[in-house]
Amino acid sequence: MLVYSEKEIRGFVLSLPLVHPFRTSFGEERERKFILVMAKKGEKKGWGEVVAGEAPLYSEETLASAKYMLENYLFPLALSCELDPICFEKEARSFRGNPMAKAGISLALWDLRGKREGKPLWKIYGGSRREIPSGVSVGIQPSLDGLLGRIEGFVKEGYLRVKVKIKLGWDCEVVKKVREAFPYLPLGADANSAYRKENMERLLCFEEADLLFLEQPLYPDDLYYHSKLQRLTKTPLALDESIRSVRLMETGYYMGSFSIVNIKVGRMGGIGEVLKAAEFASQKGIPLFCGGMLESGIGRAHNLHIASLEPFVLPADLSQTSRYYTQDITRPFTFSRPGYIEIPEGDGIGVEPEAGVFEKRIIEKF
Ligand code: OSB
Ligand code: MG
Repeated sequence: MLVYSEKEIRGFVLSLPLVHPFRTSFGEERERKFILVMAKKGEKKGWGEVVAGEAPLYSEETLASAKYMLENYLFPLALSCELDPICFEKEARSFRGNPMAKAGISLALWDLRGKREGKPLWKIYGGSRREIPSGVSVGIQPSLDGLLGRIEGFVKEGYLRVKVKIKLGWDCEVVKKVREAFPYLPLGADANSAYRKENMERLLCFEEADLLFLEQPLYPDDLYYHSKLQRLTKTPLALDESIRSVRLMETGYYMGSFSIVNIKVGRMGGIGEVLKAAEFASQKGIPLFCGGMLESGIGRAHNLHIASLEPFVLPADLSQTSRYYTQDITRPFTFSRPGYIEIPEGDGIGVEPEAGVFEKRIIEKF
């Protein structure tokens, strides 16, 4: 007979093929490999997702570094905290960096808490929105016509905002053409740190496209040159990579480095840090949007609950499942009305991996 201990925590490495390759200034992804964390207490299971990629391109973290951190440091810590998310987040601060590995556990423990208390996470977080305005992030395409065609499809589906990935040579002209084809579309451009201080002037070309935002044009650890750029341009800057904590968000705010912040729980290291960031944004009137890392249904459900918080006023990088995966490991997310995704109503995140599909996608357990 198999005897389960009262509390347990496990990792699963999964692989899901993307519907469409996703190209950014740092590389291309065709399939997504990621870690799911499962935390169990009694009969209830909570799920979290670690968004680190295979290679250290978006940030330093990788699938392998995250797995190492989980097995050697963070799983034991979560167990010593009796799987309590507040205790875990506090104790995890004694380990430097590794925010995505930490966030994977934080998410699983918050979901577990919601399921044990019989409440959806958005209520526990104090969210104020029941459906989330949806945007779509469009990768660098082989041709301009291809890009325009894809955007047209997304606009017809009802997406409320489009963000195009840009890099040197796929920027001013491309954004200009997109704006000509879609004069009233709320439009953003995300450079994923493709530019350096020597090409700051070039970024002024986006002013005539009247962008909703230009995301993370400069270095991934920078606030100073972004503050110089924000003084130089009337295009609102949105920071992603640079904002790794509430403290850095405060610093960026006081330096004038951004107008908007893209919040990703993986980059911030967990829910506790996101709740504090939302609090600061509320106080200062900073508009936020919830970012994405091409998550599976588990990570996406978590993001929907996060985006319920009051300062998340801009459309999120949270698209319908069909835009990412043919068959996700949870039930698919679709618009409840054009441009909006409803937050799942069940306890915790309100979804779970569906046995058959989930098992098929597992490539490693630990
Ligand atoms: O910079 O926002 C980003 C995906 C992978 C890595 C970085 C980014 C992204 C996205 C995807 O833009 C947004 C989504 O999940 O829909
Ligand atoms: Mg980004």
